[in-house]
Amino acid sequence: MSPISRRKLLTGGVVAAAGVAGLAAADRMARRFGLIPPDGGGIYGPGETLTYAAQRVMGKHALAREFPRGMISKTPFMNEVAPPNDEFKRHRAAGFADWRLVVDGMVARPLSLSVADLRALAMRSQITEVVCEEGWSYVAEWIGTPLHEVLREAGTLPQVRYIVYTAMEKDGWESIDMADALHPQTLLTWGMNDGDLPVGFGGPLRMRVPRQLGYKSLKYIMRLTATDSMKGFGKGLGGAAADGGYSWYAGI
Ligand SMILES: Nc1nc2c(c(=O)[nH]1)N[C@H]1C(S)=C(S)[C@@H](COP(=O)(O)O)O[C@H]1N2
Ligand SMILES: [Mo]
Repeated sequence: MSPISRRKLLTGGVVAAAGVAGLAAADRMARRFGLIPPDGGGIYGPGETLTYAAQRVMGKHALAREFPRGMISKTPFMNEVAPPNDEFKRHRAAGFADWRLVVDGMVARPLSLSVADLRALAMRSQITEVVCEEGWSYVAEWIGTPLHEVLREAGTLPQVRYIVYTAMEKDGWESIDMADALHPQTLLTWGMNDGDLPVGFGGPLRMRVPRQLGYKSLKYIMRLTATDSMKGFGKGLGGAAADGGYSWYAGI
C-alpha cells in the first residue's frame, strides 16, 4: 500500500472509529498501527491514544505557526528561575564553558557536546510561541541547533522510538517521539531574541518543541537518551509531567 493510501485509511479509520463505536474502537485501531503513546494505558488511555494517533496520522509534518519579528513579546514571561543548586551556580560562574550535552542510549556514536560544539554543528532560528498549560503564552525568537542534526551526528539506531531529554533539576525529564525529534522546528536552543539564551529562559541550553505545550520545552538540558521503550524511565509514562498526571503528548 502506498504511504498516501495507508494514511487515508488510517485517518478515516481512526476518526470513524471515534465517531461510530467510541474511544475503545479507536484505541484498538491505533494499537494495530503502533500509534500508542507511553501513557496509553489506564482510564484516560484511550483518550490519550486517540489524540496522539489522530495527530500523528493527520499532522505528522505540520509546522507550528511562525510569527513576524514585530510580534515578538516585549515582556516575555519567565516562569522559572535557574536550578538553585551549587552545581548550576558553578557552571554559571564559569560562563557555562564546561556544560555538556551527553547523547547516549541507542546510538552508534555516543557524544558529549559543549554549547560551542552545538553552535558549530548547525543553526536555525524561528519565532514561535511558548504556550503554558495554565493559559498564558508569549512569542520569542529561538535560535539553536536542530535536534535532528545532533541525532544524525550520533547515529540513532533504526529501532529508536523516543528521545528522552533530561534537565539538571531533580525530576526534570521528558520525551518525544521521532516525529517531533526529527521535526525541523524542534531545536536545542542556545539563543533568544538575537542574544544568548538567558538563564531564566533555560540557558545555557533548552529544548524547544513548539508543536507541544510549554512543559515539553524543558530548560537546562544535559542529556539526550535514545530508546525504543519508556519502560525503566520513571513510571514508564514518558516524562515527569505524565508521571504527575499530565498528558505525555501535549500537541497544540
Ligand atoms: N527545567 C525546567 N524546564 C521547564 C519548566 C521547569 O519547571 N523546569 N517549566 C516548564 C513549563 S510548565 C513551561 S510553561 C515553560 C515556561 O517557559 P518560560 O519560563 O520561558 O515562560 O517552561 C517549561 N520548562
Ligand atoms: Mo507550563
